[in-house]
Amino acid sequence: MNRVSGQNPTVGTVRALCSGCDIYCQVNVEIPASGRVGDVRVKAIDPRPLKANICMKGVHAPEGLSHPKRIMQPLRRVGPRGAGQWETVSWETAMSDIADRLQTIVDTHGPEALAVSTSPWNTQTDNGACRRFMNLLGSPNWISGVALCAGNTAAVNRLVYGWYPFPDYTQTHCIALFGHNPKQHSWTPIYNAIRRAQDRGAKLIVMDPRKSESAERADLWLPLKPGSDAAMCFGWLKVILDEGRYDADFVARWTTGFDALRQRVDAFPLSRVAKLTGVDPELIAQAARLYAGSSPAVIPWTPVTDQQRNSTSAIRLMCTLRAICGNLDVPGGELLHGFHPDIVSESELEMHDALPAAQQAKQLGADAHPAFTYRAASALKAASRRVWGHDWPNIVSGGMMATPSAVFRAMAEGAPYPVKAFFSLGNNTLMSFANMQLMERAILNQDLVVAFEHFRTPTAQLADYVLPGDAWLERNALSDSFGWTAIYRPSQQAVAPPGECRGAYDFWRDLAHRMGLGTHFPWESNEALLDYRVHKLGMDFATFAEKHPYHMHTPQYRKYETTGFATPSGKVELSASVLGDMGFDSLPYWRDDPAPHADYPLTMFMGVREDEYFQTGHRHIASLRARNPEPQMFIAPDDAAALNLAAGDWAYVETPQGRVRLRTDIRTDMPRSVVRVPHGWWLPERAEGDGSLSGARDHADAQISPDDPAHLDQEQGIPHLRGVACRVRRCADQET
Ligand SMILES: Nc1nc2c(c(=O)[nH]1)N[C@H]1C(S)=C(S)[C@@H](COP(=O)(O)OP(=O)(O)OC[C@H]3O[C@@H](n4cnc5c(=O)[nH]c(N)nc54)[C@H](O)[C@@H]3O)O[C@H]1N2
Ligand SMILES: Nc1nc2c(c(=O)[nH]1)N[C@H]1C(S)=C(S)[C@@H](COP(=O)(O)OP(=O)(O)OC[C@H]3O[C@@H](n4cnc5c(=O)[nH]c(N)nc54)[C@H](O)[C@@H]3O)O[C@H]1N2
Ligand code: SF4
Ligand SMILES: [Mo]
Repeated sequence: MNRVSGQNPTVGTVRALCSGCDIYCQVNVEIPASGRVGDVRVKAIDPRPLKANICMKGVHAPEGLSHPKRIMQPLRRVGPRGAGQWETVSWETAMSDIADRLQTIVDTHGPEALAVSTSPWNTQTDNGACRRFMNLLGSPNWISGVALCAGNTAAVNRLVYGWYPFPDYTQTHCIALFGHNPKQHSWTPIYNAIRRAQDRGAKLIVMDPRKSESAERADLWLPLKPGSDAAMCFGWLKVILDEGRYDADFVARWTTGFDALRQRVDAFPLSRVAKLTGVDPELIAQAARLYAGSSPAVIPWTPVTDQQRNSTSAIRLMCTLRAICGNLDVPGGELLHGFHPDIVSESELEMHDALPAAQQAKQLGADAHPAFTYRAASALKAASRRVWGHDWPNIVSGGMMATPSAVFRAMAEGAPYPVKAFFSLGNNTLMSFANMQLMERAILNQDLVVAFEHFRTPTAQLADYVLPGDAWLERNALSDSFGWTAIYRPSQQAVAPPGECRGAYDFWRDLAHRMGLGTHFPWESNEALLDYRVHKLGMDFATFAEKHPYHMHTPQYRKYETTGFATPSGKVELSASVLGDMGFDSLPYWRDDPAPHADYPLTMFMGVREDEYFQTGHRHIASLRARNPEPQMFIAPDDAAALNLAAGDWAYVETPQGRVRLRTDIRTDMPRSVVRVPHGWWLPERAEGDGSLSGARDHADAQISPDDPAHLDQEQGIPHLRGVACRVRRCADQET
């Protein structure tokens, strides 16, 4: 720690990883003499333009974490679920009751009756402990926000070439963004990296129905219809294959299924692709030529194709483009990191081999939608061991997951078997998947619900226990971007956790000890476990954190030339054998949108992240809320006029599933007939117990997001959030 002397009210600085969002900027944190989190100051390490990796959420984190409504002690529900009546209890009381009740549920229904939803970037000190606990207990029913974000992409990428590559922005010649729109206050380091690449001369291609901030700066902007990304990729491939703009040598040596793919692609002449995407065929051809002609080029991850009914095909088509254009594992392309050889990974700590095959086979949703479940991961086990040295790589924490919709159905309806205990850690579950109505029934049908949180979110409001979690400024942590890269970065604690707040590892260790699994949790604290994780480097975590802002070995390129790819064939499987063996089309395909419905003439997408908030969080922070006080729908001027909507009017966006109430924002960047719905709005200031779940029932997008089979991706079972039919009408009641 770097001590500062004199009158300065700070007593030192540490380097931490902001977990205000999932990009984990490394920031300087000034430690206050008071030791209070509210007095901490968070600053960029390098303040120069396009180098400053920090956004307003990071700067205002101390304000958020010292909010009077933060939970400081364990809470036990005393009234009916959702009534807002709580008593404070000790950790001892809470944990002993939770362990007893969980044991009863396990004894009655089996260990698979426990389901857990957690987004590891929020809890940060999990260190694989959650999966370890569940695997030892015997439950395969783990779900996460990553089912809709990067985790699922990672699992699909594995089916094609065995790892999920990370773009090399520093040397690339071309960046193709399928919707993804990093901004100064949204995934700031990626925004900075893209801007710096553009300054160096890299080309930018943006596919977005809306003229987004990235589209404004792009060399080419393709305004495609929401939900049509897979069709767009087919169009690119048609041009690239027809014109021979691919790496024929790589294709011949390192791919399987090329001829079959070529036949499939032939069914997508640009005239068809233009109809499906709404984009001029010449523009599609120009974009394809620019991408293929600018190697090394990158197609960075995008949430857009994580959240579509053609998700698996779209992601595989992007994999195909990367591979055949020669961009895999080359400088300036997309790097297959694998594991850091000297640091113990979460994949290793998770102990997936401890979960018996019979329990793995019970994983909910795996029969119908196996792509990110144990079923698909088992088929890749031998190949993963051969190439990466591990059976169960858990990349972006998205491996070996159950299918969320199937878990919620089992929780609500008891079929195919009962799930009766639900834990939600650092995830506002009720609002963070599709079909909130189902999720609410699911949670209300539980015998035990535990939320591990900072605030009484709508999910926590339905819990039996709400446990107080520590925050990133209050803990030590280690990150490899959730198993995506072989680059480790430490995060140093700045202040002690307030009240009785604890870390995620403490929670799992305590529960494990109470449930007879203690021998597998020998590290008595998060710090002891961090020491273990870096022990092969010959130092403890504190030393590691001081010495190494990041730790990585010199990248090795084209590693597949010695190891092969981590797929059953050892090659890039353009035709994915694992999917074929599970009864799916082994080639990417296009599935038409559900038939149009006269009552729902518009199309909506969820998205356009708001600078001030991360997902469903942060709306309690006054400085941020003042900038963006209410949930807003974006709509084009002509559509607003046709619907008699003026700027600022309250309007309902409706689907057959439900409706949300949003303010009208008339925007010229929106195309005709398309509506933007914001994700994750609730009103933390609204008192609990009035039946609105603090406004979630009025505003949460999950209420209008369907999860019926027509709106689910087939291989993954994830919902379509980009391109659902909807209608809009002005609210009769314009009061707030
Ligand atoms: N309907 C719908 N669902 C979606 C999306 C969508 O657009 N629409 N987007 C998807 C995407 S892209 C993502 S990434 C996921 C995001 O999923 P998550 O990252 O899980 O985000 P949230 O559901 O907002 O939940 C985060 C919760 O963690 C709590 N929290 C924050 N920090 C800490 C901490 O340090 N400790 C503890 N214990 N708790 C903490 C916050 O108070 C908040 O309630 O959601 C996905 N789900
Ligand atoms: N401030 C802030 N920053 C964040 C977050 C946050 O909550 N707040 N969340 C973080 C997380 S977890 C994520 S996943 C990212 C998400 O952030 P982004 O990757 O930028 O995704 P979105 O903002 O949801 O949408 C980006 C663009 O997709 C376009 N779009 C909508 N539908 C489609 C479609 O079907 N196809 C295509 N090609 N484009 C479409 C929209 O017009 C929009 O401009 O942001 C991260 N950064
Ligand atoms: S972009 Fe903002 S919220 Fe996300 S990690 Fe960086 S500073 Fe924190
Ligand atoms: Mo996300």
